[in-house]
Amino acid sequence: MKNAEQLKQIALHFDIQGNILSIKPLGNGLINDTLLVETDGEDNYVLQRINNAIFKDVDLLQHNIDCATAHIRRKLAGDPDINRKVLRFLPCKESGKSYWTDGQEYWRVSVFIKNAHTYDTVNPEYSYCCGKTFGQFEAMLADIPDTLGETIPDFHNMELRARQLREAVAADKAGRMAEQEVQDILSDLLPFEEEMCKAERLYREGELPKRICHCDTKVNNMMFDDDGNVLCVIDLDTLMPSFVFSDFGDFLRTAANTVAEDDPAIDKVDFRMDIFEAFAKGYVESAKVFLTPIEKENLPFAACLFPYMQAVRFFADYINGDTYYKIKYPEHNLVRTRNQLALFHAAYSKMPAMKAFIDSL
Ligand code: GN1
Ligand code: MG
Repeated sequence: MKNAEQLKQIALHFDIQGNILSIKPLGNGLINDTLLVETDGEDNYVLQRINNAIFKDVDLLQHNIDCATAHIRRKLAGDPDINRKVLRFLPCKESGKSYWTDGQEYWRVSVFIKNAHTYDTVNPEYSYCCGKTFGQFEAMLADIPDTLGETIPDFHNMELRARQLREAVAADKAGRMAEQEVQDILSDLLPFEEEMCKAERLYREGELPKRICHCDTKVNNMMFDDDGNVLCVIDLDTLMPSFVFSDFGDFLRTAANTVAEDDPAIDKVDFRMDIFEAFAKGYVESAKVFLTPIEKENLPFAACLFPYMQAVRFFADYINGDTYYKIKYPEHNLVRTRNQLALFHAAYSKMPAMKAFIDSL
């Protein structure tokens, strides 16, 4: 990690107003490095190093973000609170682009949203608002005139994720396939693989569209004001064409879990139906303007798919020797895998109840 002076020099490539007082870590993302830049001026800023080992085409990534935020800004024109409802990135002083690079690292700066909070857990009331907001977010982007690309190609493609797991198992780079527990988890996952690859089949058959989705709708990627209203969706790196299952499923993966995604107490993992119902109600209310019957009827499938896909991704990373996700201790990815697998089973057992609820909307 860079020292304070180096970080300051990076921040100064952007048109920051006021003097920089401090730069300190912010949030708990698993991919990028995120810092808060405090100034003596009107605004504070968020400085981020974009992980370009994972996001290989930063220019495309920022193109997506620039187009999407500009489009949302046009839709919100006239709203006095617009700057708290859509992110604002500063142009680099030299290039005019919304990022700066020294050819090795990629950095960007956005204006820090004032008096806003993120949460790692939410109650049903907040979940309903989140559902409405993500539905509106997708609806706002439905008519974007620009072409957006996939910042990580096939990011939420379950067939690819399953293949990557098989490759990890075959290569056994970290020698972890000898662990009995690794074998047990693999036997638990494999029987569901075909069923979980349903979306890719529907897409090939022309039954399922791709739309511009957020693709990282973790509950802590929404900002709320002091009164609990959703202000703004953040963390737009994975904004790209995908199935609506991405945004629906990934929110519930984090919000409907009774514990955090890396809690080792897997006997405490459960899938909360009250959160599901509240979120689904809000989402369908605002997304009904574009949702097709196939998309709607498969929302319960999405709620199962995302814990499953995340289990596969954490597990493949563990087998590969922890090269993708930031970890805090050696077994971290294994603990995450167990947790997500338990969540998958809990959600799967509640599929009939979820289906009945969706039919009632
Ligand atoms: C990563 O950056 P962060 O922590 O919001 C990951 C998501 C996973 C999530 C699991 C680009 O998101 O897909 O669901 O971790 N992002 C990428 O916590 O892989
Ligand atoms: Mg995040």
